[in-house]
Amino acid sequence: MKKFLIVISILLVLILALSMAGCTGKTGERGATGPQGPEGPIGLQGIQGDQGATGPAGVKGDTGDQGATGPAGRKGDTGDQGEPGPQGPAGASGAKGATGPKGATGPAGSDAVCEDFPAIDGVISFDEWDGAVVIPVVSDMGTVSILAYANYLYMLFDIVDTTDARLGENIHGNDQTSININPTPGAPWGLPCDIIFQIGADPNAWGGVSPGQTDGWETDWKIDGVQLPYLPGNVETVTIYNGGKRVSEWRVPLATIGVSPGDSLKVGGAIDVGDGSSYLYPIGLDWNDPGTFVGVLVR
Ligand SMILES: [Ca+2]
Ligand SMILES: [Ca+2]
Repeated sequence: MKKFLIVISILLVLILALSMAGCTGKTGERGATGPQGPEGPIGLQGIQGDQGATGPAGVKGDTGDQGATGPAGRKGDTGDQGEPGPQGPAGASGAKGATGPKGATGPAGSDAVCEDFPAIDGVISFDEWDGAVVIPVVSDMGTVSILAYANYLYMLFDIVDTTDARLGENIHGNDQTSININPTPGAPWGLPCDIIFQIGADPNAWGGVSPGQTDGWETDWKIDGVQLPYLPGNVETVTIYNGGKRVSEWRVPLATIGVSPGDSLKVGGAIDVGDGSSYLYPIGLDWNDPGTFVGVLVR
């Protein structure tokens, strides 16, 4: 057996030797490159990436230019004529842009007291007697103008006269000037009247009693035929002689009558100038006939 194993071993050694001898043989040439393999399958699409973070805030833009200045405000309306008139409203503000300049203030409303009522100053001013009832005096001795309101009768005597009785310049008479308001129908001389008012340098012309003076004249103030002891404080008269004329302006209170706008007053009277005559108004006046008096509408 032992011999057998030795034989085998020798055989294996021989075989191994022979193998090794073969490896050391000449190297063969490299084979030709094989054909390209088939194309591989398409790869899967990648997953979409996350949205990027929000970027930083942009720089603030520049301030825009200022708007153009608005147009000027409308001029205020003219105030109404009043009693007295209110002041006109202020003009409206200009439209927005920058605020426009303020509109001009409207003209003030007229003052009815100053504009509508004559100034009792013995001077005939422009338009102050416009709208008056103008009554001629007989013999072309001038005119009497009358404006009647609920509280007062305004009168203008524009008379031909060069002598002032207050200064003793008359030869006759006392420059008496009168008005009779609302005579009694059918009564002798139309008496009593609602009001008789007269002025003159000498109160003996009506009985020697004067309830008071106005502008240097004595007065007669009769209400319903009775001469009152005191002249109303709101009677006004101013008389100026100038240029051959005697201009006398009066304001006669009507409180004792209680008239209203739309009423009519019947008026008439007489004037002397120092020549011994008495001149009536209106022309054709008959003291006994109220129909010959002038009707004056109360405003
Ligand atoms: Ca005047
Ligand atoms: Ca006179």
